[in-house]
Amino acid sequence: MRPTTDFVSHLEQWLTTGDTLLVCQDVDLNVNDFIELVSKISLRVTPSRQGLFSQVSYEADRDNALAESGLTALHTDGLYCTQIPDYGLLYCVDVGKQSIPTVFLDSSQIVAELRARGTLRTLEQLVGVYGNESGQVTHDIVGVHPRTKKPILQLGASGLTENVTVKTPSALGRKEISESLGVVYSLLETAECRVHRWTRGDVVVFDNHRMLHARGQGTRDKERRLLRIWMSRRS
Ligand SMILES: O=C(O)CCC(=O)C(=O)O
Ligand SMILES: [Fe+2]
Repeated sequence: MRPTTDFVSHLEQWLTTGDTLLVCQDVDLNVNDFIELVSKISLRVTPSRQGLFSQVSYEADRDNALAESGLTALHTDGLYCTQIPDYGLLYCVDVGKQSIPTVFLDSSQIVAELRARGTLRTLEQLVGVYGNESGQVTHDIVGVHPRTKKPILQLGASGLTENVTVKTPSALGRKEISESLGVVYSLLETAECRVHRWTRGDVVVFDNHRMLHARGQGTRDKERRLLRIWMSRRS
């Protein structure tokens, strides 16, 4: 298996390419080493509610109000943070019994379709509201990629409609809001996603601004275990 140092060198190289997805196999990721090493390249680890890294497992999701975890819906990670993390990293510790994959979708592709349908203008009026310890943060549903400055979608996992509001009050009615979100939903349902089928030791790093992601369908798999780390570029 490749040591953490090898993986970090690879990651450093990949960052220069501007690619949206990095897949590495056979990595022996030591989280503490990784956190330290990453601070020596152009990244920093950005904490989530769970700390510098999070366990992704059936146990960790147990409190999720949805029957299945909200992570089965395509989403952007870390919307409750004031600054959305630039990258998400997932590391496979245990594939589990059902080999549930993770799927990725380039949201700029969806933006192009929304523009073609004339729905983008409506969506540009919308913001998502997310709660955190210090209150609420909002993020535009149609955001701008911090590096490429291209439009991207910023979507929460727990269902689009409930926490979406309008930038300028009275600019849009509830009906227009839900219709435009309905168009997003239907495009996401039929979009071709890139499917990552996990093997223990796999690391996937994704551009969290551009790539929406979701857990593939499956029933509760108590053995499936991933680690998640968020990172941003050091400015
Ligand atoms: O479990 C998965 O495949 C995806 C996990 C995920 O989206 C997350 O932890 O944010
Ligand atoms: Fe996620």
